[in-house]
Amino acid sequence: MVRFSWFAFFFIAVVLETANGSKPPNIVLTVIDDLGWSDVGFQGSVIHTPNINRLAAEGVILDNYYVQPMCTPTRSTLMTGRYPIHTGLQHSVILPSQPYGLPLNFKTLPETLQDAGYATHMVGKWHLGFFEWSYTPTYRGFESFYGFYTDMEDHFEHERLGILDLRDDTLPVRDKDGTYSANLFTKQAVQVIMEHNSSRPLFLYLPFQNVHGPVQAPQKYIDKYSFIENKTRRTYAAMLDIVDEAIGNVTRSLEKAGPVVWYKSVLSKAYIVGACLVGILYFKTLNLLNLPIPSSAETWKIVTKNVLWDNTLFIFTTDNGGRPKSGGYNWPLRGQKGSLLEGGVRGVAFVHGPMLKKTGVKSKELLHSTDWYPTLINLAGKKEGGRVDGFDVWETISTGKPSPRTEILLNIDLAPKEKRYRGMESIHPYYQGAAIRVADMKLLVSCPNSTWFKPPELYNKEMVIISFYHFQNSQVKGFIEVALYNITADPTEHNDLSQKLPDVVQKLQERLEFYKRSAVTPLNKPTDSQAWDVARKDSIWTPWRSTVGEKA
Ligand SMILES: [Ca+2]
Repeated sequence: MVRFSWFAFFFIAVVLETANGSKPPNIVLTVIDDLGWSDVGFQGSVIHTPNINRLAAEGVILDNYYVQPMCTPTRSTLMTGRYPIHTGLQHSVILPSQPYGLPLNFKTLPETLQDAGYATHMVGKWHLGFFEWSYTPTYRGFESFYGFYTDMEDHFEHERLGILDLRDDTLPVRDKDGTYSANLFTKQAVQVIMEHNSSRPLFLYLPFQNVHGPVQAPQKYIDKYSFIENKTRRTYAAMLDIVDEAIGNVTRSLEKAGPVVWYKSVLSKAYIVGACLVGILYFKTLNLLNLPIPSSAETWKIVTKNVLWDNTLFIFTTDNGGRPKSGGYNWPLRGQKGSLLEGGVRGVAFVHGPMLKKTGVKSKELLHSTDWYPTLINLAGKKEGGRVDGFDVWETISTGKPSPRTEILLNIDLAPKEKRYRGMESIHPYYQGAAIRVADMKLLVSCPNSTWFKPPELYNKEMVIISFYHFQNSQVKGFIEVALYNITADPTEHNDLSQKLPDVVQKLQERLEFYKRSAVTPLNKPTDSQAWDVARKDSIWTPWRSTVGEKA
């Protein structure tokens, strides 16, 4: 009887999981903050990223994929599928005491996925505003949130400008001083996965704090990179090494979680008795008909085939290019974080999952971070989500069909005349200028100039001076009034074609003008001293203009 009951449990789990075979995929959207183009192993880096490399090799690497050049704008594209010129987040990032955020009239990705029946969880960095509770993750479609609202906080102390910023849902977390954020967030992500009831598809948004500055990592990881002389680069390498380990742990938990966990979660419910009876009947019938009864090992094999991972779409993306001053490099691309040159906006990304029909390939098709929103909600079975700028690119990613995109607006962030650009690193916030990619061609207008930054470990001793020169050169000199590049032929933006091809310049300028007409005024607001008053009083960054009250 015990044996039959045991089989019965698994039988029901298998039947339910098989019935769910066509259900929407679980989605894990992983964002690595400020990850440079050339820093992961599959791009040739010396930094050890075996888990990332393996997943990328088994999936589809997105080689012509673009993001925004800074944190807040890219995160807004993930949540809404809209270009930042349409949400008002096109200029710079939200500072902790600035009273604005992702406007409430946009239905977010998790809100739409919730409508499609998903369990929605977020672990990590928000950076889309928190001045009122209604702007925070648990009010924007996430059933649970563990992470921080601002940016740039200390990885060990979880403080931004000396004030704590770490929450479990809406509640302050005050006992994690000394625990490195990547370890903290991985533990939380694994817990979300293992406790997930797989009767619903899972959406896990996992924007890590790594590899954003401050450049910090536990010493034992730094020691692995003793062959890198440059201390900042050495520590950055350790930060990425930890993220790779984190991704290994997260994917391994997805390989374990699923029906068995789900099964445990329903143990207390009355229908387990019915499940036992049906299972016993099934095995009795097999017995009566002299059919072979599966062994416990075979049954286990069937059950474990239906783990979460077997129906999970895993997405890996950076939110902007690397920042050499913080150890991240985009070599051989030109430019850095904050720049509309390729180093700022060409994003490292790949997707992995059994639903991909053509894997082990590099997609050269044009893609943008706004595309995730329509792509994912369509995969979830929802055909509506409001007006978006992104495209459903599922066929492009999964089968290699040509992208429905012919162009990408990279941004329009033009300085008012009185605030003419003076240097990318010398003033904050600076203006990015404007840029657009149409097919092979890219136009840049009124952009701060930038150069090519080679990772320090690629220099030999004599070239350290040149490296230093390049570092100094990040105090960018000059200004790009107009430049035109053929990115397909010249991805490193060496040959400005604007003089040779004035007709193309004009055509792309017309496209920029087209987008300018629909741009909304940037939402940026002056800092508010009340934010500091509330943060100091509560000893944590807290919504300070609360209108809806704290969620219970
Ligand atoms: Ca970033």
